[in-house]
Amino acid sequence: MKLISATPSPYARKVRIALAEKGIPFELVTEVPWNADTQTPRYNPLEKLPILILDDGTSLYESHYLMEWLDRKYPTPSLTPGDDDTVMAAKRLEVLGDGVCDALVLLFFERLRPAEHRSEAWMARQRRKMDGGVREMARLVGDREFVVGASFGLGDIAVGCTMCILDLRFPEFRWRDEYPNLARYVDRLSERPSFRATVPVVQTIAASAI
Ligand SMILES: N[C@@H](CCC(=O)N[C@@H](CS)C(=O)NCC(=O)O)C(=O)O
Repeated sequence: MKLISATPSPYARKVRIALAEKGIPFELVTEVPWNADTQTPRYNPLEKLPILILDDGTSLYESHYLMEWLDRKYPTPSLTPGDDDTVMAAKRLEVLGDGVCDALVLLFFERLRPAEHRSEAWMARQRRKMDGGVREMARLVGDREFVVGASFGLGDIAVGCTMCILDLRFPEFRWRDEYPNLARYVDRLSERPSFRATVPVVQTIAASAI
């Protein structure tokens, strides 16, 4: 099995953490999905990573789909243990995390545009989504060790990956000051070997790609 990933991608990181927590061997293929030479369109018509390529050549994509696929095909340890309400609570955290990351991506690219073409209203809109999503994640985390239930799982991966990419891409968002409970929780998660092995790193996007 191969995973097409990018070093800063929070979406790919979720899948890398799931693979590591489950002890599934895989080959990591690192790409810059925005560059002209990326192979992502060969494997995903939506031209996004992460992409999981199975040994028979089948390609699977979209991080929430991959998380569910891995949890169903490799159920031990489960990343969504518990009853339906518990599972759906974890998936809600993933919706929030992905939503914050989607807003961050839009804001990131808007900021790369020449100042005279940037829309302040558009950037403020994305910023509101990020603020709102993080506020809600902080509320749901509270003082819990794991955001849902009594063990590590999908919700923790979603929150952890989201907050770490904010630290990297948007350090002026001082969420650690606003939500010290969330900061303590993320710092604890970051100690896990699966998190330590997948710390996000900036990639250089070719100037011609943007
Ligand atoms: N909803 C998708 C988002 C994936 C995504 O946006 N990936 C970025 C890299 S972080 C990408 O490949 N973007 C290329 C593009 O949108 O053309 C998921 O969860 O997998």
